[in-house]
Amino acid sequence: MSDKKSISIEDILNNPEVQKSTSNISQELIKRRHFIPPKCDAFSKPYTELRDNDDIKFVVDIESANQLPSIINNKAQTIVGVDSPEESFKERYSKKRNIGIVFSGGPAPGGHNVIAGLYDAAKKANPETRIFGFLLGPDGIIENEAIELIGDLVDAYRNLGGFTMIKTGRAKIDTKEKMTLSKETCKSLELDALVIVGGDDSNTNAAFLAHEMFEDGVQVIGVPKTIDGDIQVRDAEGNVLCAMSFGFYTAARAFANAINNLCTDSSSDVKYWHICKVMGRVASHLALEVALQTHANMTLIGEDLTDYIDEKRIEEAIKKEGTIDYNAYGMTLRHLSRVICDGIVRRAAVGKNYGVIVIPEGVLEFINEIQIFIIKLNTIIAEYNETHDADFHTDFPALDDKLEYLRRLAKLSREDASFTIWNTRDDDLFNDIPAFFQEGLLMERDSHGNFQFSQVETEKVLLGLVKDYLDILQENGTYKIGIERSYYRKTLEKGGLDPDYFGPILFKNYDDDDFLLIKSSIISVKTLKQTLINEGVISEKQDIPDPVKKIYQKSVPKLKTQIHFYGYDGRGNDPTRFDCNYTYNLGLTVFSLIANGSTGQMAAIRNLEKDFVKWEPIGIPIAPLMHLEERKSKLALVLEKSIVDVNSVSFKVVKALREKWLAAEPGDDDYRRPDPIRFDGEGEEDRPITLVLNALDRSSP
Ligand code: FBP
Repeated sequence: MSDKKSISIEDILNNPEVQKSTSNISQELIKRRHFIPPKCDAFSKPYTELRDNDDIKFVVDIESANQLPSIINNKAQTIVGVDSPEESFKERYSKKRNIGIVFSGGPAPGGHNVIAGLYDAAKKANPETRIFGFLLGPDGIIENEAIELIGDLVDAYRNLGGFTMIKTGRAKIDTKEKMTLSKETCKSLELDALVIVGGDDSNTNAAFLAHEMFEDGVQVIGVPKTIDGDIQVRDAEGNVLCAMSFGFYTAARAFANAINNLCTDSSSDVKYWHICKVMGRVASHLALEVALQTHANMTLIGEDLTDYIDEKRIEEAIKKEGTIDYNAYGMTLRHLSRVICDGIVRRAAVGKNYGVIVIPEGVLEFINEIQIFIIKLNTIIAEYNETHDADFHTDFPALDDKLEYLRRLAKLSREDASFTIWNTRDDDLFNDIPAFFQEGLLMERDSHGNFQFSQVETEKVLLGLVKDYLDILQENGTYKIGIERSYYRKTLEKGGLDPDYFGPILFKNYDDDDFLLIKSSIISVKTLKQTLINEGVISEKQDIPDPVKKIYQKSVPKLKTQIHFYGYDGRGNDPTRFDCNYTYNLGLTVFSLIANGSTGQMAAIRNLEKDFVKWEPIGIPIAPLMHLEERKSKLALVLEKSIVDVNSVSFKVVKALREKWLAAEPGDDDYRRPDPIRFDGEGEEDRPITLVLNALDRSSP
């Protein structure tokens, strides 16, 4: 035994080297906390004022005018810097205020900088102004749970991801009671203004709160947040006022980085297909950006599927029965799985039994047959809750209970013709789908009545269908791994066989291609032997020559997959420089809107696709952006979500390069390596590719 005295754990923990290595303060963290983003030109002056922009017009929904009369006539406002305004202006601008801020919905990188920008601007205007952060989302407003945001706290979170400082939640202030409680909170904190940082539903909430508290003089300002990138605002003439919500770019880059690593891995050990679902509740903006960032082999874009027409099916129906087959309109899950299979089979034919597929989380929304189920089930659940004043999911906790309830509805439809929401056909079709998918479709809706796509294992459903169809293709001899000609020759020659003798017997394209495909009739060792016997190469009693058997075995595809979900990870990433700068300036914009008396406006920055010097802070009126949509089976006034425009330049580019990125030909893949998110260094000023491409449309003569 050694007589060396062992060091106590206390001594180890007190060792400076151990303390340094286990500290949670990294160099990047220090840099992030100290970085103050640049300010848009308008904020370089001591004061800012707002100019109503009458050139920016909106098509107003009559219902919005009816429900939000106090803010419906708001104009878009441009923010300009002012050096020395009149004393009365200075007084108003710099008065002591109490401002509340809340995060609402899913986290998005950059949220802390909205607070930092607001805090810096407000304290600069008047150091006595107090900023309160509501805890855990809108519930914090309803229940008056808030903390005062002081300098040290704000500094600790500058340029950092997440909403950790005050957390977030998905509650909605959607009842009279909650509205009254929220008003009481604002009153008790003597708030001059309330800032709601959220997505489409939260900005909808902001508009209603602005209207409700108009008379009380509490201003309400919204901030466009969501990694989904689906808050995009244009005026009536199509001019872009807000090109994208904050957080989108960071999440897309984080996803792209991880997916690119999979591209590198899969093209190295060449045995896996990686199926990557990426977040984005409905719209496929994130998937589109990821496609451009990574050039993954296949990227599905939900919006691209809606207008799909199966021409072959239509032709066949006309030929056979002289009728139109309406089922040929719109993409089905089965057809989509076949599109994926086609890519897999074509890559396999050139020896690439691997690849990366990107599936947007919300793809089901664009698949007609599934969308119908989602709408019907939304209605059934909402009606049950309303009629019984109960919760469907509490009353029917298990899948079997829910299915039993649906069965009862189907029975009801047979007895009462006026009951059409769930009929026997719906019930039969629904019972045909796997239990985990049924469970997903029946799952609890969120507080806004939205279907929670992130909880459904869409990729598993598609993969199941893909595997089934590939089995069929394998059995009919269509799905094979192409064998490189030089490898084939070497293998046979090494075994003392003549490749040119066996070539035409084994392959269907021996005379033409670099990658050789075993004939479709050879689908097993048995059929291989039979072919060799038929061709007189061997007798019944002889074995297949080893090199030939080896080549055959190499041609048999085995689909090995790895499933990934990219969502929460990217949502929690520290923001890119772009998002740091964007959100800090959104915070400054918020204060400018408050200091100039606005309410019912959303803070935004124009020209995000251009260099920073061209960024223009503005206020966009929320009420004119709202329209009626079905929510919880009722029509509700909401802010419109923006989905991928299939006529946009970015989508057209992705469509045009699809074949190149599939790379179903000999040679290298076309993968692109996006930079990892670094806080500084070259490239860190980059902006989303979709943003830059889409702006080309507007800048072309
Ligand atoms: P927001 O619209 O609130 O920003 O949330 C976006 C999102 O991240 C979606 O991409 C995703 O579908 C959803 O939130 C997940 O919700 P949850 O956080 O409740 O699981």
